[in-house]
Amino acid sequence: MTQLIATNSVTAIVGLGLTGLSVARYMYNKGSAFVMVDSREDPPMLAQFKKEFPTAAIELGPLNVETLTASVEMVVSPGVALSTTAIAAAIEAGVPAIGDIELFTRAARAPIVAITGSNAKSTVTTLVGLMAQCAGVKVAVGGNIGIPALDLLATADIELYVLELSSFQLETTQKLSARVATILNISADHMDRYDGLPQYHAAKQRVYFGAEHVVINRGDVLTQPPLIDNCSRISFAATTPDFKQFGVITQADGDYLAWQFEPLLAVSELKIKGRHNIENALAALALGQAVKLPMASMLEALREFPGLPHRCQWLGNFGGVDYYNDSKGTNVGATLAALDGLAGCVNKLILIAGGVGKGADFSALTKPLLKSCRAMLVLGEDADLLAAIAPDDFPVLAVDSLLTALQQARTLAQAGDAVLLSPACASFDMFAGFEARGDAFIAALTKIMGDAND
Ligand code: UMA
Ligand code: ADP
Repeated sequence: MTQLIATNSVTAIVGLGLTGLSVARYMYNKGSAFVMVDSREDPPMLAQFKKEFPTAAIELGPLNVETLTASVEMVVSPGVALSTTAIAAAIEAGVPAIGDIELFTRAARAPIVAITGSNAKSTVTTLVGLMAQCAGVKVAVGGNIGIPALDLLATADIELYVLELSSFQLETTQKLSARVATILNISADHMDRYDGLPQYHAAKQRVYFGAEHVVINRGDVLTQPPLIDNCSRISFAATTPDFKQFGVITQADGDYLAWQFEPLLAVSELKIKGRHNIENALAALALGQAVKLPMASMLEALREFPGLPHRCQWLGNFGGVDYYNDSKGTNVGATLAALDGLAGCVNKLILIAGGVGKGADFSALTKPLLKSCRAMLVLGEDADLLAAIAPDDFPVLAVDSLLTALQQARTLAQAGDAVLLSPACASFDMFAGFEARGDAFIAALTKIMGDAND
């Protein structure tokens, strides 16, 4: 086992969540000294950290500026803003602040597919991983999707890394040098952490630094890299494609995913539905093509992919009403996509929304709400802000739980309608995360439908 080398060059790891733990493992394996700091008294990975590193230095509670300024470098977890007073002071004193992705990119020995955007990251990341698997490529998938990137280095002989990256992770990455990078789309998110959309957008743009190929969304100008440089560009959008473009071609028997002028796969063969998922499939094809995955393997993966849970997940039809769990709809852009994707398939929607709005402006939801919804049920911290976007004569009900929301939705819905949980908000006021919120929704639905059958 590697011994820690006695040195004054101590790195401060800031944050003892999944990322901090992965950084500690990485530093330990390199024989580098570190001190772990977290502003919380009882951070989530504390027990695991103590088990793996019983003698390691650790400081919990308000961040100590002396510890940070005495370090040679800070590796800051994504959940911690660089503007946090003690961190900003250490940066001011000359201590570099980096993140786990910067360490990863320095150490990785296989090409990186880097995927960011406000929405669709996990779906596209998973799809590209499946495409590589279908092609027999030894692929590792991680990052913001839940497996810290540095933990991927523990597996030998990886031929391709596929990383989902958040704006927080990109802020602390100097030069990613991805084989191919994309911003899938941009809409406001995390406005509690940024001064405004330009700052959030600038963080996302860092995904392109040093990239060999870039994939852009030609329907969203903010996904384009700002500078003309040497990297090759491929675009995607659910519109007719031209040279070097993925898109959709309409033929007599329906729509096809297409490359340039060549139809590739009938849209009807996809299990994932909605215009936004057509875009996601096209983005994955463009990324896979840039790392030379065979088209046949990519199309096989697309045909088989059932979609991820908690993303417009169909739960069943009860009494003529469809129920959908879109708990991962944690910002306005995602809820707009869900409303748009489902509106054409059902009569009217009953929308269940609310939670932690993260400083968002919800007003873009008013139009689709009036067009496609019969009623809205609001809950959580920002329920009032959501209720305020509806005109006085539109039915809005405040509820205190998902169970009550479903009970109300059931009485409001008519045959041919759908009930959709798509909160446009984060879940942390009431749940441990979006998965817990989606699971609670499914449990509540199961209970109500079980009670109805008794
Ligand atoms: N925190 C403190 N004090 C500290 C350190 C953290 O209060 O000293 C708080 C943060 O404010 C945050 C929480 O702890 O609310 C978790 O932060 P963290 O950086 O320790 O999180 P990790 O457990 O390392 O998980 C992070 C990502 N979390 C965030 O960016 C908030 C995970 O993405 C990611 O899967 C994981 O690294 C592995 O890469 C989650 C997420 O919500 C799913 N991401 C945001 C999103 O998708 O919108 C960006
Ligand atoms: P992310 O990892 O970026 O949060 P996910 O794939 O988990 O992305 O999807 C999150 C939410 O975004 C889901 O609610 C989903 O319905 C919605 N969504 C998926 N694809 C798109 C898209 N292309 N544009 C807008 N919203 C989308």
